[in-house]
Amino acid sequence: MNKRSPHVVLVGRPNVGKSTLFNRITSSRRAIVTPVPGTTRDVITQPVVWRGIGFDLTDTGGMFGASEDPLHAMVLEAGRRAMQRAELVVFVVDGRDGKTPGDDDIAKALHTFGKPVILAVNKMDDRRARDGALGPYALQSAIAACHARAHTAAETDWARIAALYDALAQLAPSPIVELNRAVALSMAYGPAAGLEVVDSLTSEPLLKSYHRLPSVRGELLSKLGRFDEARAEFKRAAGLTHNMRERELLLERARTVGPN
Ligand SMILES: Nc1nc2c(ncn2[C@@H]2O[C@H](COP(=O)(O)OP(=O)(O)OP(=O)(O)O)[C@@H](O)[C@H]2O)c(=O)[nH]1
Ligand SMILES: [Mg+2]
Repeated sequence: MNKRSPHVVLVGRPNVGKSTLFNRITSSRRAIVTPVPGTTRDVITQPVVWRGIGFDLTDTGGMFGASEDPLHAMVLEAGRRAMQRAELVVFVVDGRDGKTPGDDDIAKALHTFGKPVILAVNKMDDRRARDGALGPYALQSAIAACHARAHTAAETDWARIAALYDALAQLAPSPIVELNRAVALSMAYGPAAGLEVVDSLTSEPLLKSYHRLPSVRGELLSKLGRFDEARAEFKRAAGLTHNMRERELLLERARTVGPN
């Protein structure tokens, strides 16, 4: 049987380090790396085995950002074809710049392809990325690093995660960040601290049909011994989720909530 390898495509603004990453993952020097934005003008693909997993990796250039290159239309078309074949897209950004309008445009374009995306925040080794006031990307990657370092929830440095979410809530406030901050607060300082934040979100229109709000609220209420209210929240969450497995788990949680 001729099984096609999964296809992973690197995209991002010019000069963020896509070709460097391509060369690193493929252990090659096939992609040309220079400090000049717009270096890569073609689309190259190479089969690779990385940490025991085989896939085809594609480096793109010129798909995003202005170009005066006469071959631009061809590059664009090749990039688009690669995106259509992709099982996974790695969206590379420059951690020194923080989030730029160009990144926003790419994020919107990626949305239309509907492929799973991994955000890779590059150049974090650079002093400018580490020393500058942490931008939203740096904060998010610091949070992810805290989670990755810990093997279990108990080993996780929740106080640090809560502090990082505090900073993120200042810099890039959103109801989802608030909800995550509430979870981190409850893990670090107890359910009452988390519930205070969650309660302030219950009238938030953007979370009106988001099942995680009642499910988080249910967990916190349950930890505080407010079982009837917790049960109602788990049922509400079950009614909102579109994922059958999750619905079953939430209904199970509603059935079993109580002193144990
Ligand atoms: N400090 C630092 N520099 C990097 C890193 N990755 C790439 N660079 C530098 O960033 C510059 C651009 O790297 P490329 O890999 O050519 O970037 P690209 O995204 O392929 O650029 P285009 O092909 O122009 O779209 C080069 O000078 C690299 O040496 C990194 O992780 N850290
Ligand atoms: Mg390149």
